[in-house]
Order: sequence, then C-alpha cells, then structure tokens
Amino acid sequence: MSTIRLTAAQAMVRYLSAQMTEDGERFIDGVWAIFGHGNVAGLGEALEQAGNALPTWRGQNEQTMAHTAIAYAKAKKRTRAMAVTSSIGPGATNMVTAAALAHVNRLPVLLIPGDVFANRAPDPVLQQVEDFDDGTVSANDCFRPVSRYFDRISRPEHLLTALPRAFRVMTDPANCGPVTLAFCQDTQAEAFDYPMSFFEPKVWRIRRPEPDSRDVADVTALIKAAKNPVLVCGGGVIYSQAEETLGEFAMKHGIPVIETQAGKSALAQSHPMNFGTAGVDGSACANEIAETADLVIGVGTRFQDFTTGSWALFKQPGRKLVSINVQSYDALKHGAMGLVGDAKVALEKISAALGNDKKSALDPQSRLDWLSRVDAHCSARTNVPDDYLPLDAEVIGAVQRTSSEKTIAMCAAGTMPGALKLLWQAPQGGYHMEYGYSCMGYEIAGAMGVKLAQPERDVVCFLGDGSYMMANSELATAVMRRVPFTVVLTDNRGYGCINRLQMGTGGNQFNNLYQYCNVEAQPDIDFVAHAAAMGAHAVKAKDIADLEAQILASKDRAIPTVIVIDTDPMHGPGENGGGHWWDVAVPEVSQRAEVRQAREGYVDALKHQNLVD
Ligand SMILES: Cc1ncc(C[n+]2csc(CCOP(=O)(O)OP(=O)(O)O)c2C)c(N)n1
Ligand SMILES: [Mg+2]
Repeated sequence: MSTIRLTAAQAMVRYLSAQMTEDGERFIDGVWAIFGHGNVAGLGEALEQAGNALPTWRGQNEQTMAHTAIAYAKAKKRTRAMAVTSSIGPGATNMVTAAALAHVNRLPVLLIPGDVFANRAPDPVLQQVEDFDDGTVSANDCFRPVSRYFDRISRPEHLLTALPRAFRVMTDPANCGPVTLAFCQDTQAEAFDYPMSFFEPKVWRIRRPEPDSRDVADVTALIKAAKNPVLVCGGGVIYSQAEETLGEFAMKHGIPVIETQAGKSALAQSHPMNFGTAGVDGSACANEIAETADLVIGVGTRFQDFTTGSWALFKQPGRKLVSINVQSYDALKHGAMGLVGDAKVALEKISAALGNDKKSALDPQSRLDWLSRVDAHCSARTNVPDDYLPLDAEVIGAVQRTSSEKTIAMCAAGTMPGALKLLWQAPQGGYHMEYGYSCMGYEIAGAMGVKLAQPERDVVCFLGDGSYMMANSELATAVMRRVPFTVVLTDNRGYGCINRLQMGTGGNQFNNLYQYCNVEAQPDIDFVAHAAAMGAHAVKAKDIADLEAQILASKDRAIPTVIVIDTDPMHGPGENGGGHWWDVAVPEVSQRAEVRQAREGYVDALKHQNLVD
C-alpha cells in the first residue's frame, strides 16, 4: 500500500480538497478561520500550504463566520458547503449557536474547533474547561446536542473513519446538518503514514430516496377522495429541487399551494397556484384555505408552529394530514400519514397515480384580491404629518418596487420575517429566511454567504436596529472581500416586535424599546457612521421615496451599502393581512388586569388547539 507521511491537519486539508460535487466542484468551497493556539500551528500551517486547493478566509467572529458558511450552503440548496475552524475555548463555543442554527435548519457546515491536548501533558492548557468529575470532557462537548455528527479527533488515524462520516452526513438529504470535528491541538501536528488512496478525488452524490409504493398508493387514494386538499410547501421542496414539479402538480390536479417560511419562493408569488403563506403571519386567503381544506398535504415541511397556527389551524377534527418528507421523523409527526422519500420523486409518482384527477373547489379570485391588498398595504402613505414615521410595510413596498427577478430578500429575526413572509412578493428563488432558529445577528453575515453563493443575484438584507447591534462586524469582511449587498436597516429604537408581543400578552412596555429600558440617557446610535467606519457605503434615507432612490443607487456598488431608515415601532405588518393564532403562554395569575384579560383570551384559544388525533 503506498502511503504518504502527513500531519493530521495536513491530511484533513488534503482530504477536504478532494471531495467533489457531481458538477466537478469542491464540496467544501473553503475554510473560514480565526486562529488561536488551538489551531494556528497545526491547521494553520496546513491551510497556508494548501493555498488555492482549499482557500482560507479571515472573518471577525466565529459565530458569524459560521453564519456566512451556513447561508452559503442554504443558498446552494445544500449542494455545497463551507468549513469553519476556531481555536479552543471561547472561539469554539462562539460557534455553538451557529451549530444549533444549522441543526434546526438541516444545513451542512463543517465546524473544526481546536480541542485540548490529547496527551493531556499541559493540563490544563490555556482556555481549558476543567471538569472535576470527567476527564474526557472539554468545552467542545457543548456541540454534541447541536451537531448531526460529532467526533473528537485525538489520534491522526481517526480521520480515516471520521472524515467520510462527516461527508456522509453533510450530503445526506434526510440527516443533513452540522458536523463538528473537535481537533486536539497536539493531534493536528502529529504525523502518520496515510494511505494515498484516502486522498483520491471522490464525488458525493446527493441521493433521491424512492418512496415505498404502498405509501404512494395510500396517499394517492387519500387525495382522490378529497374535495378540497391543500399542499403545504416547505423548505424540503427547495432542497429536493422539486420547485417545477410542485408547480406542475398543483396546476394539473387543481390543488392550491400555501407556503412556509422555508418553502417561500419555491413557486414565484406570481404562480397562479401560490396562495401565499399560512399561519400566524400568513395571508387571509392561505389561512382560509388551510382552515377549510379536508386534506392537508405537507411537502418537505417540519410543521413548525408558525405554519400550523400552533396546531389550531392544521389539525382539525375529521381532517386528514399527509406528510411527504425525506426524513421519517418529519413524515410521521402529529399522526400524519407519512410518505418517506424525496419530494420530487414522490410528487412525480403520486401525480402519475392520480392520472387526470383534478379538483375544482378552488377560487382564484381570493388570491388576486389578497395580492391587490398587499400592494395597497405596502404603498407609501401620502399626506402624512411632519413627524410621521414610515411603517415596516412601506419599507417592504419600497424594496419591492426596486426589485427584479434577480432580487433575493433575506432576513432572520425581528419584525421583518413575519412581515416579509406575508408581504414580500418573491420571484422564484428570491427569498432566503433563516427562520428555523430566527437568530438575531445572522443577517449581515448571511447576506455575505448568499451573495458568495449566488453572485449573479441582488441580495437585499432586511435588518432591525436590534439585530444590527447584536452582530454587524462581518460587514468589514464583506468590504474587504468586495462582496456587495444592500442592507435596509429599520431603526425603530429597540425590539419592536417583542414590545408588541409583550403588549399583546397584556404586559407593560418593558425592556424592549429603549424608551422603556433602565437607562440614564436615551441612546442616539449613529448607524450610518458605524457602518461607514467599517468601509461600507452608508446613508440615511429621509423617507420612503429616498429609500427607493438609495436602493437603486446601491445596485452597482462593489461594496455593501447600508441604508438606515427610522421606522414606527408600534404597528405590526399583519394588521391588514390575515394572521392566525400562535401559542405564546400568558401568565395564569397577575396583578395586571390586562394580563388577566389576555389570559382569558388565551385559555379560550387553547380550546381550538388540536394536539391529539
Ligand atoms: C440571538 C437572539 N436573541 C433574542 C431573540 C429574541 N428576539 C426576536 S426578535 C427580537 C428583537 C429584534 O429587534 P430588531 O432587530 O430591532 O427588530 P424590530 O422587531 O425592532 O423590527 C428579539 C430580542 C432572537 N430571535 N435571537
Ligand atoms: Mg428594532
């Protein structure tokens, strides 16, 4: 057997650079890295020597570097990914939140935190978390519950089994998620005679698991028997690249489609069978369809509570639930008839079995009425008083009017995810929402990842002032790497959406808007100066018309643009749109009459929640 003597770090880098997609690209595009003593000498040396065979990029924070990597994988529909390496200790645990984000969203990312010495010689090494009762624990054990595959590399030959397993997970349609390979510092530097065959290029095919024909027959029979079924399009439709298949299925069989956050833009908003999104932040027409359907057919959805109205909307007495999902965990949720398999293959097979079966219950007018209400709701208000603050819906309208088929609207937390889910009229593939974890601080780093994945598209990042304050520093990285996107920063001086939720549950305004925070002086944060200091093009839009002009002007820049606009914190986007109930637990006893009243409403609403079949 011919072998090559390499350090474990060199072997890892060499292996990563030889794992390919079916399109002949490296599956791991490159490695985001912040070095410390836990990875600089070992992995750092190996990455430097690899050069363009596996590029390395410096970011500003391990969590947000990982956000960029995860957004990249999402925008690539899980066909490619990136790796992120950190030192041990704080650099490593900074990535735990990002690991959880990838885990919830089922997205591939390879996390390589440095780990304590395998030989334990310097014990405790700098930044080592000492467990008094367990000698095998390190800070990296925090990754276990938020990794799909976790391994600790404490001998060089561990890579021979761990690395192929890592790729198995990242390229598996059902079990896809984050992989953490905690890499002991001394092991990184240790040499071993690796077999040459380990480094031969390998193509990782993303499989399309076939559904069981008996399940196809059962689901087909249910659809045939239904009068007014509805299809619920989740993110799995996009990962399966089943967008066209779903659109054709809906048209051929006369079944309307309603979307989840992750599934939005699988069908363009202009598609005649796209009735918009369901749930608490859903459209009136989608929720009406969901309420009255006799069969709900989930395709590639996790049935998250925003979509299902916390099970007050989707599961109704006498109604049947079907779940088509590549992951049996999702397919068998909530008493659904599960069909385990790839979305595209499953839809094709069911369609063939349905033949010419076509439902006729659909009212296309409700969709058109709703779309014209959205346009009206998002149009700029006229004859407004001098102290008028624009609404979030007007901001969305401005971005919409400046958008094209190339635009991708992206976001993660705050007011905007719900508002965009309801009001953004996406072209196909024009919506990137991290709403599995809805992690504040994803946005700017994520926008960079989306643009890196799809340089031909225009990326607009919707961002609240609170989220900007939580994580903004990858803006400097985007400036350095010349990755342009447009940030629309809505400054409503605090956590607007949570303040409204607090009031909605009977609470006093407290600790959300700065106005109601325990501070000695009200802040006047200059976001324009802050973003400009990192090298971005930053401007303040004085009104909606100015915002439109600034977005248009941003399109040809080679660096990110940050446009700040002051907005009204008090009005939610759904006031005009529809919306369904969402379970937020209200206190059972309280001194406040408003809370007691909200509790009464809550107890009433719980009666409509259908938890058991
Ligand atoms: C990391 C993280 N911490 C806390 C939350 C809970 N949370 C959701 S939205 C929000 C406030 C967002 O404020 P901002 O970005 O200003 O948006 P706004 O609602 O004001 O438009 C908070 C605290 C979260 N989603 N993520
Ligand atoms: Mg805010």
